[in-house]
Amino acid sequence: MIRGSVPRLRRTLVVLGTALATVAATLAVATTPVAAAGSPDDYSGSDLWLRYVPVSDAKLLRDYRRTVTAIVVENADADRVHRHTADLTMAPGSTEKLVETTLGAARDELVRGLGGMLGQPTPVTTAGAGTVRDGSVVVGTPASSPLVRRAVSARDLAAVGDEGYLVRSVSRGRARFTVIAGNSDLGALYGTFAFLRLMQTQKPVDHLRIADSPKIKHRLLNNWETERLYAGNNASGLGGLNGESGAIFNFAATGASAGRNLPVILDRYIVMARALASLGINGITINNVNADNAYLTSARIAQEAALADALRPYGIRLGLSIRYTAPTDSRFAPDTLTNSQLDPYGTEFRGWWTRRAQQVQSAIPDFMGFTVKANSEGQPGPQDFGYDHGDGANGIAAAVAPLGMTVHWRTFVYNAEVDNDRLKRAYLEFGPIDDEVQPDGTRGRFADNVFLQTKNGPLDFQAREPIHPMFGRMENTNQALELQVTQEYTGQNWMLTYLGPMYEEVLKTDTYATDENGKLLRERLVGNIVDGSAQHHPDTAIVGVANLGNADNLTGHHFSQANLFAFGRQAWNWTLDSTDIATDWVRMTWSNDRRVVDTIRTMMMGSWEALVSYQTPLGIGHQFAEGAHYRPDPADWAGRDDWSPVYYNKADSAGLGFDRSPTGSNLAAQYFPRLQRRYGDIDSVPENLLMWFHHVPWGHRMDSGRPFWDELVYRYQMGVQYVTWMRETWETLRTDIDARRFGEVRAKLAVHEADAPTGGTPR
Ligand code: GCW
Repeated sequence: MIRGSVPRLRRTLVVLGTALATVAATLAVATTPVAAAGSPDDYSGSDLWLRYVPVSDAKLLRDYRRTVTAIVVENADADRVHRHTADLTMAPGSTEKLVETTLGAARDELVRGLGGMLGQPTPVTTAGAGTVRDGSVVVGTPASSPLVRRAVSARDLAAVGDEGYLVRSVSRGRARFTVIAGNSDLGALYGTFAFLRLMQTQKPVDHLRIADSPKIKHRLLNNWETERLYAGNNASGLGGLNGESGAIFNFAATGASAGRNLPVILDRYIVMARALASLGINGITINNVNADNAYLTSARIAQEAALADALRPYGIRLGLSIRYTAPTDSRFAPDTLTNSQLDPYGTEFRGWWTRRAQQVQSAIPDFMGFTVKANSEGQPGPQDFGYDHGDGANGIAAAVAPLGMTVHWRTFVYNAEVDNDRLKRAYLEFGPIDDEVQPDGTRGRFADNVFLQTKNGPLDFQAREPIHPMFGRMENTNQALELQVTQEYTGQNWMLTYLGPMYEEVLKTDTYATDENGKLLRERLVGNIVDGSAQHHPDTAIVGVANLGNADNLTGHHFSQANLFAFGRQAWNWTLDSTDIATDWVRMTWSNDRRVVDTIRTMMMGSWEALVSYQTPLGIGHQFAEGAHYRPDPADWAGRDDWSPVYYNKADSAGLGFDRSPTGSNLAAQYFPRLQRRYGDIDSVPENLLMWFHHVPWGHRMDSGRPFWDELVYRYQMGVQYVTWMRETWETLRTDIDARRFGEVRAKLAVHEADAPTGGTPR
């Protein structure tokens, strides 16, 4: 590589002029002072988007108070969820409380939400002799509530399935009331949150006729914050306070927090549960995929059972990440295996996993199953013992299938022996197993209760990647899409980066998938593959690698809350528009004032593209200094090729970028023909993926007319200046936002601005 190119590249990050200042200036919004949005100045952000401040529009408040006067949840306490832990309790001094039924959670949320927004208590009433009082909000299922049964037809309700809901304004005689109905208690809870969201975002609620249901069945989080801890609550953002680790869940806190370990339930677990239910997220795998076997020990299982108990009324099930070789861990003695017994077809191996899963299930009856990172980044797997991923995944899957559990087997593997191009390796390993003809004549070896969990792109959660070539290519296997919510490569807890548009880009990318005769499928966007509509998969899943920690605002950066919100909304309905989602989030989190909403939404909507521009523009991947994944270091060789910026940028005297066209590694050939052609040709590849697929000559002419080098410089500068604009624009909101949150975001934006052009000091 030509050494001169990289310093030149790096210099552009810092020395460019101010030609775009005018853009920033024209985008800046004029200031007119308005009343603050209704939170006390020391508000920490701890309620996420469930803040329920008084409705600021006086007319709307009057309308709401007229339309909503009572809460009716018949038999709310009848259907108690399972509770394993006899003496489950909240920590002393808690403000949240434990609920025992899902309908109770719905009722309590209405009491809290309506009370807050209407500025007066809304009574919980019973329906006397089947009559409904004018202004009631009636919640339930046909089974729980005679009123619901009468108000909505069975046919209409059947159409929304197990977890969907109807929200309707109904007139009966002289009474007008609202019905929130589900086929299950959980559906009714989801409908309740949807109703509250309408009011939080100041929409009319007097003529409702809403039917909604999720497109994807398992809408999950993998909570990784047991490792990188961007949401940890201490000064440097890298850990906890008072003996906590910085993770959201306390299993082994020490010192002042020793009494706050599970089974004790903390407020933040309940806030999380309510917030996740408000989005329709229905499962969380609580530990990092670089898994610690401690989570399978009896002591931990008892703690996990308490957590599961607390979350259960909100429809959130627990899962665990496990290590393939857990059976050999002496912590499970005397029930341990030797390496030679780790045969995935053997009864010892399967028996061990069945026993362990049974133990978990006896404490957590609705336990989801296991997530496995195998033969990846030092995690052990079947290949260490002479078997492939299909053998390993199916071995554990067979062990847990009788218990109704699933295995999420991650496809994030990049064994260097498979191919010189890291990006080709996963499909080369998994594709043939999916294609394999089975003894019964069907194709695909992976068991029905295995999901292959695949990151959105073929590298590793970079700010922008093309879609993973496996989407649509694994016709015979259940596939789960894994998106990163925690901002490992997108600014961590320092940068304001709204990822809704990134998720939207991924989900709405056309795979151009074809059927076995080479005919284009009719529905073939990534979202169609994931929701099963493209290839008729009955079981479907989407997973967000989440960002929850013990920070007061739960995510470290106030704006990281938006990424969790967006992920959840898109997991429920991937066709949603990320701008609309941002609007909802701003209204629910900051203010309903039009100018505030427009200003913050505008900041958010450009923030991801700005990050891409100042960090990895035009499709260049992974230019980060080793380890931290925050600061760029394009000249670095990190000890192995596929962790190294130089391997990805291939900078030399001819140009920049990784040739993955037919003249290079030909990753392009792993895509369906239409994309293969598009990506394989430097003239048709989208410019935002240019260097992903091509070694681009320095003088290559771009669509803008600029030479490649100049375009690169332009993009870097655009990104950097956008951050300055965001910092300046936030200042215009000083009088609109409560002081603590305003100041915390302001401080983060100052760091963001300093770090965008240079990467700042290593963080
Ligand atoms: O991006 C990489 C991260 C690892 C992570 C890995 C994975 C949890 O740097 O921290 O491991 O991806 O997805 O397994």
